[in-house]
Amino acid sequence: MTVIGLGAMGRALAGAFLDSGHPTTVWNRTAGKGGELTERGATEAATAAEAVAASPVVVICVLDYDAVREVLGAPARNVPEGSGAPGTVTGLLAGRTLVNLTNGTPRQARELARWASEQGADYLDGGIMAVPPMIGSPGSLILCSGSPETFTAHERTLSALGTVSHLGEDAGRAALYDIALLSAMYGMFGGFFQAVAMVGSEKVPATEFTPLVVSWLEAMLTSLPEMAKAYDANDHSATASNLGMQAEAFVNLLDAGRDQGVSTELLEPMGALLHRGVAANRGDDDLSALIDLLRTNPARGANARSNDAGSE
Ligand code: FVH
Repeated sequence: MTVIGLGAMGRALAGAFLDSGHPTTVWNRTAGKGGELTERGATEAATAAEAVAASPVVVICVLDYDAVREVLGAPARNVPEGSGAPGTVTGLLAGRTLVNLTNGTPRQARELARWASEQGADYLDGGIMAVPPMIGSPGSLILCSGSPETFTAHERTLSALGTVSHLGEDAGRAALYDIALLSAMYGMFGGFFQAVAMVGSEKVPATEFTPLVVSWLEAMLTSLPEMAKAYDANDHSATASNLGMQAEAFVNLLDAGRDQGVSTELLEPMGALLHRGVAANRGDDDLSALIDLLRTNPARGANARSNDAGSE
């Protein structure tokens, strides 16, 4: 096993492979980050090429896709074929499996999968739904996509990192789920920050208030499956708290924020969306009707609606 990239995540990945007994070669752009891993038995390669040549499976986890392309010698997007930097690993990938666990977009994943295939490499893309200390535990979820045969061949090895889940042949699917889950997470964090800043404006300690936030959010989470059902069925009529009422009440969130000296920058987009919902005659619908308004290209995807034209 080779691990390229020894940031916080790459070190955790390499450590988990070592813990599972896999001989592991590591490489990082800036030398000096492999010390603890070599003490535990890893081999530190002098170059990326040496690291790739060392193993049939190469896991890469660096900052972003530009870094991935730089390390692998893959031309940057929109640069003509064959313009990879000299001295790169490009020619060495044939016959190996490249597992890219770097965060990126579905488009970036699909483009890199195409490039890897041109190099004669098998490719899996992955999204890590965990922070470094979780790696190696069952709570660490590794979403994978790409060839099912390639996944099956390496599933056991990859399970050293946590619970691995294959989402299908399309290399972009893992990134799509990863980005969607992170979007949900940041929405939740944003709400929490706003709540803590609000009570903090009257000196309520965050630690005192947070248990209430947690139980409130847990109660609200139970409504998500019903919202999902409404979205899939394109029927948002069942509602105890219609969108029009919520648009009215939401004004209070903004006014109270201003009164308390708390920025409303995180709330304003939701307020604007609620009012767009009312303007689109969705006031009697459930809040879940807002999901339709978020799609800027309604013709795209499995949930395209016949009545979308009116919602833009
Ligand atoms: N850490 C986390 O909580 C999250 C959890 C979910 C997944 N993300 C993604 O994992 C990727 C790596 O994240 P990281 O935590 O390891 O990030 P850093 O500690 O900042 O390390 C970055 C590594 O990337 C290397 N690097 C950056 N640019 C280049 C480049 N042009 N060429 C080669 N390597 C590059 C950097 O090398 P160096 O600066 O030490 O030389 C580090 O090894 C990331 O996609 C997260 O979104 C982590």
